[in-house]
Amino acid sequence: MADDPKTLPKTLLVWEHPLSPYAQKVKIALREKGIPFEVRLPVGIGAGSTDDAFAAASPRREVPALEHGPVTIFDSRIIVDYIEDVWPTPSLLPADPVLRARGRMVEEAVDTQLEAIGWGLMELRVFKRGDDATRASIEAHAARQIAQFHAFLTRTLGDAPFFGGAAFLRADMAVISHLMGAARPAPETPLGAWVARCLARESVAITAKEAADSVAGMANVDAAVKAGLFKRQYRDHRLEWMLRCGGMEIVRDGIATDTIRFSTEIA
Ligand SMILES: N[C@@H](CCC(=O)N[C@@H](CS)C(=O)NCC(=O)O)C(=O)O
Repeated sequence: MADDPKTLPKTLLVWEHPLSPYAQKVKIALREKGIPFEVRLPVGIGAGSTDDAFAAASPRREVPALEHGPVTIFDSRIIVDYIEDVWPTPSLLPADPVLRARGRMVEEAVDTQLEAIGWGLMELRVFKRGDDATRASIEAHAARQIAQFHAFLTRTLGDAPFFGGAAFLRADMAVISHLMGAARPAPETPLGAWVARCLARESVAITAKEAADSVAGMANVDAAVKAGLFKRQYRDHRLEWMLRCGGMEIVRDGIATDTIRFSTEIA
């Protein structure tokens, strides 16, 4: 018999990195629900963690992971589903089934394709992968793809104030987490106005500040990659994006220099 989540302590532990959009989604959801939580940064995240406590919560060694008493959960969508199941009010989902389905589609799209672009731009800009010509060519692909994504999101939002309809709900939490970094829309656009509405919420503002503070500590991380302290994870939609945009040499070089790795096999 599984533990009854309703009898477990209300305080949760979120394994996270402040820059992970998936972790941001989870923290915004918890903050919107008013559920207290602690955060922990896994030792060695970004290098292929060796932290056993973290691996027990997240066998794929990815953040976010949630600990609720003896219950451990990985993957942001499964975590937010769990939060919603255990603490159904206030609900993070709209009542209308069409809006719910639309929100789930938007979450799927941003969590896969849009996230890959933001991740890839970090590989170029922060981790300094590739030579100047390769970087310029991949940047051009990314700019075009981000413009396409903005158009898709703007169409989906339509005239509504939020992706959740009248209220800031789960789809908004998913999208804003991917639009606060490299893919941020111009403020004068409808999508930019939506970003401002999201940032006016305390849950988002706190989460955004945590991310901004953590960027400050990232100077010279490219040197840390070259010194073997970081080994960046190239997997699924991110790997596809790099190859799609012409980054085969970056992948080949990363394998040759042992500065990239693939997903962690669940053992
Ligand atoms: N599908 C997962 C994706 C989580 C994910 O990709 N997390 C990244 C950070 S954004 C990670 O922890 N990567 C492991 C690493 O870089 O070592 C979710 O929704 O939670």
